[in-house]
Amino acid sequence: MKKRIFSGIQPSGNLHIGNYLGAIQNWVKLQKEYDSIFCVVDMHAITVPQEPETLRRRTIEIAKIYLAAGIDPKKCSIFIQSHICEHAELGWILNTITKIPELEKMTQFKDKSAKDSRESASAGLFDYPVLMAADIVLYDTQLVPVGKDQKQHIELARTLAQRFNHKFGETFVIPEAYTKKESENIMGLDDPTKKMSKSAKSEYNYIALNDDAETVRKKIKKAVTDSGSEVVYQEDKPALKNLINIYSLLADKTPKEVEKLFAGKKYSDFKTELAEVIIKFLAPFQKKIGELSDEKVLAIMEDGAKKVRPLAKKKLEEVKKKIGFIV
Ligand code: AQP
Repeated sequence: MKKRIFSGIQPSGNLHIGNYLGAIQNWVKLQKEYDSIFCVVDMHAITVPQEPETLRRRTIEIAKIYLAAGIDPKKCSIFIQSHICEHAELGWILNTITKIPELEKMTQFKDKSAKDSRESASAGLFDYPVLMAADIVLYDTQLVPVGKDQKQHIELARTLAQRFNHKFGETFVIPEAYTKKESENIMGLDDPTKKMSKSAKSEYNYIALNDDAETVRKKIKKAVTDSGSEVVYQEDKPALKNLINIYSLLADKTPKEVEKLFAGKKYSDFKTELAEVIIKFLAPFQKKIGELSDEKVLAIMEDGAKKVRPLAKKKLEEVKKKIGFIV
């Protein structure tokens, strides 16, 4: 039996190359070996305010990105989270075994609620990691390919699965996070101390997957660099390290090979080449997205939901029986 992986992305903004390199690129590789379930997590997206029409459009866009990146619907199940109501039901049940301090210490909640004000943060944003735990354990997931920012949430999913099993008997598989060192944390172009983020205030923080060539050139030109002039891959040069990482991941080279390629050259030479590497990656990707119709994508997502629904129903029924609900 193949091991199972599950992961998802929120339709909460323009996807960026951090999402691609940190998550989607790994999914495409893993789908060959694993029984794969990929979700568009719209219920997570509404934990911060969303304009309904934009949310609908972005949900379809994310599915197109999955397909254009090479996620194969014949090998994997792709669906929309809100189409499987068991996610919310299991989330509620897991809430009852989650302790408030466990959620209070979540870095992502602290960061996101600090962006506006804690007073205006929703209870949904606070509870987000519990719904994420439900998404994962509902499908007996063994591996969750994510970026570094999500590792703390996976830890909570493990804790809740173990706690439930301990209290009610063996029910959930204990999931593990899957990350890749070089791509787990792509940093902001305007601030290499913070992760690249789709909700960043400035568009100069990220390269969006739908950026055109001129925008990419402009953003890379403006990207911050470190003091010095040599193109070197070093811990004390975080901006450069981040740009070299992006180059090496998209051009399929090691950071050392990139360093060699630009030995004796200036930052500006490296940046010009980096922009072209990104454009070369984005152009065919964007073309594929443009060729996918909304109808086709929605049909694929409906098929995906049909495949996973029996798994979700079965697991939730088992959970309900164990906690004493009449089913
Ligand atoms: N900068 C990043 N480097 C590597 N991986 C990243 N991911 C996100 N940012 C980076 C990974 O992409 C997936 C998307 O998950 P999400 O939609 O739940 O978004 P997120 O983790 O909250 O991060 P975003 O995309 O930047 O959104 P905002 O701005 O809303 O925080 C996850 O696997 C994530 O780890």
